[in-house]
Order: sequence, then structure tokens, then C-alpha cells
Amino acid sequence: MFTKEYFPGIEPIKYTGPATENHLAFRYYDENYVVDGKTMKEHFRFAMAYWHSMCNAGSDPFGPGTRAFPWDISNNPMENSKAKLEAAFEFMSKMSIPFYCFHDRDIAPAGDNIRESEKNLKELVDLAGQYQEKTGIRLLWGTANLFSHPRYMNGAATNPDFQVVCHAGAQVKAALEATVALGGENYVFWGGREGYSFLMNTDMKKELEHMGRFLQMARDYGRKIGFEGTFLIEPKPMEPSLHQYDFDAAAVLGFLHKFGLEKDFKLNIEANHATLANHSFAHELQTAADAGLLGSIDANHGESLNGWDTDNFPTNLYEAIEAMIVVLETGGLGTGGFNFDAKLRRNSTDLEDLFIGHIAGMDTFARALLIAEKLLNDIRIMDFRDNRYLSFKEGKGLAFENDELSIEDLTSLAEKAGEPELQSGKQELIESIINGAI
Ligand code: XLS
Ligand code: NI
Ligand code: NI
Repeated sequence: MFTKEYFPGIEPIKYTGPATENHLAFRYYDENYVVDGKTMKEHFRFAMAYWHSMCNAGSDPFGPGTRAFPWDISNNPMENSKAKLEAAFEFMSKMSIPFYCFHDRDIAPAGDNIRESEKNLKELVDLAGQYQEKTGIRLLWGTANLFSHPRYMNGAATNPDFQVVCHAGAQVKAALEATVALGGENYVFWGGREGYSFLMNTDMKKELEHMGRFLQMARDYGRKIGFEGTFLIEPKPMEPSLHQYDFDAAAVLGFLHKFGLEKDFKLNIEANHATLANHSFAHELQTAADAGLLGSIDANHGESLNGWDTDNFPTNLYEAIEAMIVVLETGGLGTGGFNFDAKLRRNSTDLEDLFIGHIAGMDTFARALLIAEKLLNDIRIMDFRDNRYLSFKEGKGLAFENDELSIEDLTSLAEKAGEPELQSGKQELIESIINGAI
């Protein structure tokens, strides 16, 4: 199926169980294992993030990349892109990762003008379609990179220069076409540089209105060309802008409703963006799920010591358990999945490290799924949570929920009943039950 092997010596990764000493094997992720009526493969719909895994050699503001990619084979960017594509499908096949996600510029280089860029993208999309056919690997979501090119330094859809907004439109149009051509199940908007750093040169109200209008246009065009999947917004509070407009799930929910986008858009929640906003990952997931708009997940983990978007592979079991409880309770992600928006550390320079990072992430979530299911069946926790709200189940509490009481009624009820008895929240007990389940 492949003309060349980019990861020689690495055999397809198999499930061998927790006891194995082989670091190139799954300890917990058994794709056919059924939990709560669905296989692990169906629960997670894991995806490889093309930008990190295939494009990010490890550069940072202090130095260049450290990894030499075996798919950088020539000085011709199109030749390299084709080699990179073949390597990506070899990697995903060996990993049994069923989905991938990309930005337009990850899979094909920009040309000298819009026409050329579109031509490059189409050529790579055609090839990707052939690899998808051969391997059964599918596109979880596509998106457009509206943040790297200098023209986007003041934003894309929210740029104060209309000419830049037009360029952003052209790029999103082409990326939507690419996503549809590849049967992509979602299309993502991460804000990129949609935000600002200095209020004195920014008309925030105008910029937000432009963003709303731009997303309506993108939705309308997507639907027109047959995109039936989910549009996703990925909240992030800061970086690269000081103030990103899509700060967190709550801010995005308000935005979606204001611009009438809530029927077509859901949220793509990234763990590291949640913590960057001073929320927990589970808090952001729950906020989206409560609105019925939890669409997909960017699975990674931030460094608690610096709080930046360090995009570590997700190996924090506790955080993953909390996440899986929300995902299971909300009934899964529908067209979404778990995309490893995660990168190797700069000093992880062996070719096998890319495998190890993904294996660690998949095992973390598989193990978290098993534990979350156990905890959800644990009446000590679940009944406790429900029973805290027993006073709303009948009588005046129920009348309150049904809009049948006024604030005067609350006052007379308070006077009648006197001082309420204190009800313990039992946090330490629940934490110790969770630890007991691990
Ligand atoms: C950056 C974002 C980005 C999106 C896709 O912080 O996480 O990688 O997921 O544009
Ligand atoms: Ni992301
Ligand atoms: Ni991110």
C-alpha cells in the first residue's frame, strides 16, 4: 500500500494488557473492548493532529526544531508534502488511529496567490482521499490556518482591514471544500488571532460583529456545498492575543446564541485551553454538555507550573477520569472525537517517541474510561449527588423550580422554617472513593 517506510522497525501497535514491558504496546486501549455498549474505538474516535505530529519539529522562541523528519526529502515543498502525507498514513495505520485533523497549510504549502494555494491543496486532498480509501482512516475535522501568515497579524475575520477579511474568506471557503471532499465529520474554528492586545486601537464590538457575520457566511457556504457535519468553535482565553474573543465555553455559548449559530455549531474543548482560562478541563466540558453543545475534544495536558498552552500528551489520569465522567454522562461526542492536539517535548527526539506519546495518551483515556464507568455505577457518589437536591423534588422546592414562587414567598418560607441544618458536601469522601477506584 505504501511506496516507502518512514518508521522502519516499528510494527503495528497491539493491545497486550497492563503487564507488558513492551513500551510499543497498548496496556489499556483495546479497541474492541466494550464499555457501556460501545467499543473503545467508538467511544474515543481518536485522531492524530497533523500540525503537531507531522509538521512540528520542536522549534521554540529560543531555538530551531530538534527532530529531523524522514519525510523532508527534497527542496520542493510539494514533494515534501506528499511524502509527509504518506508518512502520516503509515503512522496512523501502525497506531490504529482511526481519524486525523488538519489545517489547510499543514497538508499543502501556500502558493504565490489564492489560485495556486487552492491548486496545491486540491492536489494533496486528492491524494489524501486515496490513502483514506486504502486504509479506512477518516477525517475528523478540517480547518484553515488563519494565524501564521503575516497578513493575519491583526486577526482574520476580525481584522480591521476588510481586504484581509476577504483573504480569510477565500481560505475558509477552500478549506471547507477540502473537508467536504474528504468526508470530514466536523469543521473547526479556533480563534487564532481573533482577539486584541490593546483596547485603545480596537473596536471590540465591531470586531465581534464581523466574526459573527463571517461564521454565518461560512456555515451557509458549508451547508450549500453539502457539509452535513458539525461546525465547532474551540475556546481559548489568550495566546497569541492577550484577549482572545473565544475566551472559554461560557463566552462562546453567549456568542453562538447572539449570532444564531447554536443550531450548527458546537464546542471543541481543549484541556490545556481550559486550564489556561483558570478552569478545569471537566468544568469546560460540563459547561458545553449542559448546553447540549459538547461537540469534540482536543486531548492534551498543560504544565501546571507555567499555565501556557504547552500541549503535552495527556498522561494525567485524574484529569482524564473527570473528563470521561462528563463524556459518559452526556452520552458521548456524536460526530466528534478525541484529537491529540499534543506535541512531543523538544528534547524527545527519537522517531519512536511519536508512537510512545500517542500510546500514552490512548492508554490514559482508556484507563480513565474504565474507571469513570465504575464510578458512575457507584451509588455512593451518584446517589449522594442527586440527594443533595432532594429539597427541590417536591413541595415548595419543586414549586420554585416551576416558577410558581415569588421572592416574597421565599421570605415567608424562610421565616417559617427557621435556620436550615448544615448539609455536608462530603468532598473528601468522594475524593477517597475515586482514589479507591483507580
Ligand atoms: C491552538 C489550537 C489549535 C487548534 C486548531 O492553541 O489548539 O491547534 O486546535 O487550529
Ligand atoms: Ni486545539
Ligand atoms: Ni491549543
